[in-house]
Amino acid sequence: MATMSVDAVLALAEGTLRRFGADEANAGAVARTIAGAERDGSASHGLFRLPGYVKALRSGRVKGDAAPAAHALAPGILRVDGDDGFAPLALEVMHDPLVAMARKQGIAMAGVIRTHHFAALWPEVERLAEAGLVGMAMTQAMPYVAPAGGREALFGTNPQAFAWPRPDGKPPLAFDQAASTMARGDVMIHARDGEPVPHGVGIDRDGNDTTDPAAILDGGVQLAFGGYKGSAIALMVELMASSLIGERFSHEARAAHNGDGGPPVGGEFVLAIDPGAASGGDGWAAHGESILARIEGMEGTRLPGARRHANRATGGPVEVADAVLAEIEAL
Ligand code: NDP
Ligand code: PYC
Repeated sequence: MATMSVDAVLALAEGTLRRFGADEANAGAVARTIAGAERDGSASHGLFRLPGYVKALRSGRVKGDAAPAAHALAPGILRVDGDDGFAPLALEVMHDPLVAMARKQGIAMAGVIRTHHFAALWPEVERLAEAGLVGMAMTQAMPYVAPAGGREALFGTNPQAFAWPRPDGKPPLAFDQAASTMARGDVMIHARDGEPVPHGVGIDRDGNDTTDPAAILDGGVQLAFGGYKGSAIALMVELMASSLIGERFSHEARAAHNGDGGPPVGGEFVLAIDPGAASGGDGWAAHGESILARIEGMEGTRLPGARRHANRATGGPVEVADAVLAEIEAL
């Protein structure tokens, strides 16, 4: 492992993307997402993803000078057209108009379309909670996961993220999880490092349970968390982040992909709710704190997202795998 400051991660990501043709706005937004992931200890969506972003620029599939734009489709429905760029800039462009809409209407949703997504989802919901709103987001990916009982990949790893604002300067409750037992990125990291994955992560090309990540990646499929329950969540993410907002399913994203190793085309569904408007008062915050405090006070438990926030509080430096830096250097 190499030790790097968060600023050095940011500079490496931004400089690399600029060298491969991304403009300042796009390179900056992707680099901030990557540096935030490394800072918080989300290694599968930090510098590990930089080569994929570069490959998509190099093949010309994703625009490095995309200019995302937001407009209202209805009083509580925002559309963000990502202009065929990477998702992070489109999500930054989404933030202010979505917050304004949710404050005015009490609730608002955004459909972010024509973007290429390779990131964690907690940044966008956490930003909403920092603005005092309850946030929720989901996106599709590529077909990696079989519907419950099946052996054919149809669903993406389809993450869902949620955030809840907290009073007294506390960081929001913000968590983010794939619909698969393990995120694709983590299966890839296990394969790279020659480590087995737990049972239940995936099956091999013959449909046998396996702990070999390479067998899952090479013709096998991943499984949803919690059997048919996670499978139903993965299905709903397909519908909400694709049909509902006018974008592609994971299997349609694969059909549109040139195999360059970069992020798939797709959309993101984002919901923002004003808790004061929804609860009809301001008691929601103290009431919410009462259940969070019970979890925090219980032996053996922690709040989801607490590991990330504890990592963030250290201010770095962060540890980055030598293999990741070697791949970036080789570009
Ligand atoms: P994890 O299983 O690592 O974690 C899921 C959530 O559970 C996190 O919020 C985590 O908090 C929390 N958590 C973990 N352990 C505990 C515990 N013991 N008690 C309480 N909470 C806990 O995430 P995944 O592997 O499922 O996903 C990783 C990332 O991959 C996500 O950020 C996701 O957005 C991203 N992803 C992106 C995709 C895309 O298409 N763009 C597709 C699939 C995944 P904490 O972080 O604090 O540990
Ligand atoms: O880790 O499952 C994953 C993933 C898919 C797309 C981006 N990350």
